[in-house]
Amino acid sequence: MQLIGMLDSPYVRRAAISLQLLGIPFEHQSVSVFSTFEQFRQINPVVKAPTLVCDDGGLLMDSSLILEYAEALAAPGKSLMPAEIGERLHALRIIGLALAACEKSIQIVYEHNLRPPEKQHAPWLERVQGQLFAAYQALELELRKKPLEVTSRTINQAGLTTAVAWSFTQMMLPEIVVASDYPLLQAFSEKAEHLAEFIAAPPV
Ligand SMILES: N[C@@H](CCC(=O)N[C@@H](CS)C(=O)NCC(=O)O)C(=O)O
Repeated sequence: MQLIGMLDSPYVRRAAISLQLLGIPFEHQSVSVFSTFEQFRQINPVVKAPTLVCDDGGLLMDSSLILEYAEALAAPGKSLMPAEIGERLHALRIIGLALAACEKSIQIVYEHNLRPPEKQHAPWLERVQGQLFAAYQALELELRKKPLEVTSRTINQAGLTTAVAWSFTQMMLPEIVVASDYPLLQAFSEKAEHLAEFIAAPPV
């Protein structure tokens, strides 16, 4: 199996870290949807990262769908999703917030980096920024209510997606989302970034 995409994408990174934690062997190919668009297009004409090239040669897109497949492939008893329904709901709620934070961060990055300055639309940026703050405020509150586990044995999909989202936003938009305003997210992500699986999938 091959995971295609750059690890500076939080979606590719969450897939790479999850595959390791689930014990699923894979080969990673660092191909960019921007600087090596043509090379990516040869692998997947839709050019979406992450793309998983499965053992049968079929392509799978979207990190959440890739992770659903990875969960099904994992050895019995190995999962990054809690089985108990209340805990599952809690994890899904946090994953939803973390994925919204990724999406809103990326929309800001694309608006800044891909559009010429005269075509950037301030009201759109303000709207997206407000959504981004709301997602991280809700995540900070969730961490205050109930801390997330952060060892290689206990971290779950909610924890790892939260840490990956936070590190991405801090890498790309540190002046917009100020780390000191979110002390629990900052402390949690710092710990997660020391796990072997995170270190093996560096974002740069
Ligand atoms: N919901 C998707 C989002 C994936 C996504 O937007 N990836 C970006 C890279 S960070 C991408 O492929 N961008 C190129 C494009 O959309 O044209 C997921 O979870 O995988």
